[in-house]
Amino acid sequence: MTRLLVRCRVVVLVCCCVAVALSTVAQGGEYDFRGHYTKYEYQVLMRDGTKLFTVVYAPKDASERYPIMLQRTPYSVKPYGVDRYKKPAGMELLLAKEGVIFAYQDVRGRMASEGTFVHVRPHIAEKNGPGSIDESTDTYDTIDWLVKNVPNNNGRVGMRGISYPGFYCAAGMIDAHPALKAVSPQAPVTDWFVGDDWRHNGAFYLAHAFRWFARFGKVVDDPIRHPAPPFDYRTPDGYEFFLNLGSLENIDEKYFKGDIAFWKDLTEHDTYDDFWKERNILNHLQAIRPAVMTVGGWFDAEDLYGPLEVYRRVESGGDGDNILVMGPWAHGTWAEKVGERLGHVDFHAKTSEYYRRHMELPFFLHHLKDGPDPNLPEAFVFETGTNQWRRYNAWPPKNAVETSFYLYGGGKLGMEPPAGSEEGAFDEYLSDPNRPVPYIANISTRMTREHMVDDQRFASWRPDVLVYRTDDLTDDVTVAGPITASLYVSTSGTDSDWVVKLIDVYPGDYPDPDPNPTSVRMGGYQQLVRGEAFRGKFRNSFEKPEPFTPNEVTKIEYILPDIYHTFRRGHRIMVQIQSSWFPLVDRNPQTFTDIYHASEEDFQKAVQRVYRSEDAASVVRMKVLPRG
Ligand code: PG9
Repeated sequence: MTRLLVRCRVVVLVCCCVAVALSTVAQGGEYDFRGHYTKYEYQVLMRDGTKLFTVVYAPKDASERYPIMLQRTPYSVKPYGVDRYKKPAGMELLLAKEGVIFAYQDVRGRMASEGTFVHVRPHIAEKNGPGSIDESTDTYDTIDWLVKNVPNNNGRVGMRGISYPGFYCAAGMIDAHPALKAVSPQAPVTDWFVGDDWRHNGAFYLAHAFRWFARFGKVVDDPIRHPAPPFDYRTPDGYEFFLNLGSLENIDEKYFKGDIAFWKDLTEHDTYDDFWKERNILNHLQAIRPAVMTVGGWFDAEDLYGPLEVYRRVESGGDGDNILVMGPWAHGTWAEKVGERLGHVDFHAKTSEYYRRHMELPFFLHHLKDGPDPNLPEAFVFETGTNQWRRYNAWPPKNAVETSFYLYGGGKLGMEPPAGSEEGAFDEYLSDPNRPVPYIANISTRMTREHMVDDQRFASWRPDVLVYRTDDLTDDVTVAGPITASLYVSTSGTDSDWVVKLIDVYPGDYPDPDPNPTSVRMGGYQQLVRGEAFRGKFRNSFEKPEPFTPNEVTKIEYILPDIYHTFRRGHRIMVQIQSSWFPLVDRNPQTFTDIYHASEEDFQKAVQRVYRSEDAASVVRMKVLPRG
């Protein structure tokens, strides 16, 4: 009898385990989010009377109190309706399984929220009464309402968000509500004139801006149910599409017809004026109280400047808990992808999965649920080239040494000044705005993710691209930190762009991938490690552009965003210099003018020179880590 009873109990126990397993994992192995969470929809009242639409998913299990994970977004909190549930993936799935209360909010003026939307709403440092609102006050009021009204919360709030939602994280941590304990701005938007999204050093990132505003900026009757469709280019060829476009002013005339909000602001504020300065959230990141983990991707084409600068400003503006994570990622791919490769470059590690489980999840669990201290370092950074995570107590590493790589004749690059070079030595090319240098070898209308690591051989063969390379390296060279391009140049025009690309040249016998579905040839691959454009008229000031004096030797100096890359022994370090990068960047007419209203006649060929003599030594300076 006893044996029979025991067997029955075992059968019952097994059935219960199976039942629990099935309830946790719905059919198809998916997490049963709806089975574990209940959805609520609220209109949360702000201090000025505006109501912001906020969705809450709360765990059904009321046996413990949960922290609130808040995300504020202009991109919608779909699906709308209490009976329609989102499907958490990646990081959100990990958080869901741990048990948190999710809160998603349409920011002011977007989707189901009331009020007026303002792009990267300026922060108001001196508030004067309930009418003085910004994203910091909207976050404060939202958190205050959530902790007071959402059942079963533990009084602690975290924020996370990528890109535009990353901007709202950065804004929300200023004058933070006391319940806001941990914030992760990821690829946050910060400065739209110097380094994020639409402009880098004043140069206009055309393909990205056009595609994004053609959709986001379009006003539609029912954005919740019928969001604006993507723009129809009627061709896959972005180079052709944007070249045929001619002057940028044709965009509004031919396509946007004044319908795209902000496009006029974007193109008319073509210097670093108060319009951009007051939208630069970096200027307000002092005395940040919540713990901050800023996250970015070394190969993020959209917002790479933002995470590096948010980390630096929070660090210099206070002594709170502030750390940086940078991985070998394209925009946002750390949140849901595996992270093993980008384009043809293989990192041989599941970097995104590792980051989610060993960095972001323990960061939030520690601060919001008294989880174990993950002892995350000041900087947890992935070293490309050797493909390994490293921990530093400062970023850039304190022992990195600023090292100059000089341009020489014969397309050489070396670490000694060009002594004895002939007076006024230079290299030159003809820059023709009607035959601009492509930024990719393949066909696309968008700013591709992969261009950040693409093979640059297609460009190095062009007569309007200068190429300088070291000999085969006899030892690894590890660069950690920002790069400075300091060039002596001249142009026969009165304005021009300068694009510097830092490239890792693989040895000729570098193996092809196996399998090799794209038949890529990795021997001799010229991997882009960092590229950045600079609009020459801003060389002395982003506020006050100045023309070049034709054919006068002129110094330009600018920063390319940080890298953490090892050029392996047997590889070469290459620098390419060009004056167009199309249609990633709009064409510079090479005439000092208002480029957004340039006429076809303004677009002129120009003879570009880069000097490499003793008294005009063009150089690329990098922070090199000592060996050993
Ligand atoms: N980087 C994207 C973006 C942010 C803000 C404005 C326009 C684009 C994004 O992914 O949100």
